[in-house]
Amino acid sequence: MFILGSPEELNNRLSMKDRLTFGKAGDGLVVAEIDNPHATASICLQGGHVTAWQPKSAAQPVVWLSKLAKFAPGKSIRGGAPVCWPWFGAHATEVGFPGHGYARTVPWAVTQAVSLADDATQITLELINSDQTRALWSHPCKLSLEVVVGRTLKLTLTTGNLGDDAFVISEALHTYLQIGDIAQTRVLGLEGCEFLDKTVAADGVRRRQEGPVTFTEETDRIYLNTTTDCVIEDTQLARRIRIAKSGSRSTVVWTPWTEKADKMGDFGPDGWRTMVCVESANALENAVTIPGHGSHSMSVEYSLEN
Ligand code: TA6
Repeated sequence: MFILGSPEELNNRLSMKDRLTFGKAGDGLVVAEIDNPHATASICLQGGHVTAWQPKSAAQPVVWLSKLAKFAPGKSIRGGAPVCWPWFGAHATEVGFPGHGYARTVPWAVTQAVSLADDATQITLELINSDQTRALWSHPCKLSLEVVVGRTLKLTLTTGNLGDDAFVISEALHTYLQIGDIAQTRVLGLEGCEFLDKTVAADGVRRRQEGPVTFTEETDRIYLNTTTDCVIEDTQLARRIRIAKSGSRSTVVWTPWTEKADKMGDFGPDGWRTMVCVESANALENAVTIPGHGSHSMSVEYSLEN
């Protein structure tokens, strides 16, 4: 059941003292602001898009958001945890279809919001299907995102197949993590994994990861058949961000580096130096077949380690 309305109406209907309040951002997008004893977080209803998470114990945000991020109807937001669904990357056959699917740029609604016994905040959002979405994806389906904001941030993306026929999705929680300096950052956990290199120069070559992932140039890799945790080791901020996932067999690691970031135009001055994407996904041969009347969930939990 969608809980719809203006921010004022949502505040009245979902009043959770001052732990969850709704307001507007940018060109009128509705944003949920969470402030509980463990952390603060922000979620834009469009796209079911977590745009901020910072534990109260942390000096810096954990989720990165561009200083030039646009909050505009139908536009993707640079940063946060974009929901890439029901396909990852370019559509397999339709060049005019949006990259990374449509979920991140269409309206979603709140279906539940509660305070948990441990003082974490749990809010569930659901994509609002429409003629616009059905024109891109005609399968009867339901997409929901459960967000738990506490000492950790846990996201669970669930696809429900409401029809009789199976369908195949690829997906990602395309999360931008805040770091001190990409050049002083390593990603552990992918050692020995096969990856497809998506940079233009690599022309889709597949290689195997040797040692931790380090960064000296644009890096855009889909690691396949991996279910392990990743750890972002941030020397400058003297912290580690653990990314623990389930229901995901691919991990995407991306930094645009300077030239691509400049071309994209919404990273802000040198913004690319302070972010890295480590995306929990199911892509390429890890795409997921969901049987008729079946469902599939992909979960990821982010936590800080000093
Ligand atoms: O996940 C990495 C990637 O596929 C890159 O190739 C780059 O396109 C990035 O996603 C951002 O895509 P976006 O559509 O959000 O600008």
